[in-house]
Amino acid sequence: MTDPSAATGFSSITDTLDRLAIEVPSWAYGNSGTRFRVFGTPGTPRTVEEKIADAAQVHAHTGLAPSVALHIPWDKTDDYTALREYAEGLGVRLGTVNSNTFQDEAYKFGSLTSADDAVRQQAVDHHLECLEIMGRTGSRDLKIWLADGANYPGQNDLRQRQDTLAESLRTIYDQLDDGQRLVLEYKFFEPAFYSTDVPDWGTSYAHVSALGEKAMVCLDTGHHAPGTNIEFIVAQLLRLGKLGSFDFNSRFYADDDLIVGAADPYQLFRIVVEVIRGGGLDADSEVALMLDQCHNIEEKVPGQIRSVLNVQEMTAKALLLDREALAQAQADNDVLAANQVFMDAFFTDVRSDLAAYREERGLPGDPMAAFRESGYLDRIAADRVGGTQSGWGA
Ligand code: PSV
Ligand code: MN
Ligand code: MN
Repeated sequence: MTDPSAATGFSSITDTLDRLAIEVPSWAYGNSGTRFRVFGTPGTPRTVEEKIADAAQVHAHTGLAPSVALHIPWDKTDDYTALREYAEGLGVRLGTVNSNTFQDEAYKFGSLTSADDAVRQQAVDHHLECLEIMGRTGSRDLKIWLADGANYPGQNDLRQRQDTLAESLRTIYDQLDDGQRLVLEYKFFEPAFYSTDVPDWGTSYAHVSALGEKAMVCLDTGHHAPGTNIEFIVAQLLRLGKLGSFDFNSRFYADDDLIVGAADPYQLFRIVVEVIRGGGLDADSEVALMLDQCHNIEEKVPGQIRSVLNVQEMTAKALLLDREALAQAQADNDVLAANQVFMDAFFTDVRSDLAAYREERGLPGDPMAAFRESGYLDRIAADRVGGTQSGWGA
């Protein structure tokens, strides 16, 4: 019998697919919502351990999500060594530590950019605490996203705040251990509506470049103005050696944090094409792929499973791109041929190849169905009474 995957060349991409690892965020499993309402879900985790248990389900069904990102203080615990062992016992690792300087009263007018020395010190100290936690959890990355900014022109000295931010980041950066990294995430608006202190990749790049080798940019796919060519930013940051990590999600309007690839699968494909082109999936790549999601109305564990599967599917398509034919068409300035090669890869149906690929690795061919049939959701609904909101719903 002929190998059906030979038609698409699927067998040539499995080594790279085997390397695909997508970190899931602890906060995706709590109840979150909009400013209108937070809808509860039966079985919502009550503790960080229960969030990790949910995350472990994503990995068990897909083989794609070997680590879980923490958010401090949402995931604070007395014993991080025990938490690490607990996670490892469930087959996952503790990953990126996300700081949080956007929920305390003190940060109303800024945190690392605050003009108030005491407030700024409080924000710096919080990051130093995160570094300490990272030492115990074995985490490599400290991810910083700041809500700092202004609602009205004239409210802040924009320029001064960049200097203050540079100083604060330097203090934190100087405390990184060998092997640890600082990743600085940008976002063009919200909660500040006029000006955000790290609004774009250029600002993040300026800061991390000044800091040094251990500082990188974090690109959240939902943090750009509509119409932004995100794959161009990916290409540029990889070219500059400064793309540290991704926060994947999808959006229709603002920072919607929807399931990855739901709003625009073709955009996800184009992004992954540039990740591969820039070496982001090479064996020695240090680009971290992460989800940053809120599941407001759908079940959370299968929501995460759907997201990592969507990344896997677009990665398979992108790996099947005939780069030689593309390069030839580009060299010939054959616009239509180049576009056709590109679209052929996007339209390749890899779903049955991926199902077979999973089964060969002892995973369910259809992880969504397998999870549904596992009865996990019913079990946690019965066991966990009084689940908490994610930090976002708090
Ligand atoms: C806020 O926009 C945000 O969604 C950022 O993307 C962070 O990565 C995330 O919260 C968690 O702090
Ligand atoms: Mn993010
Ligand atoms: Mn966001």
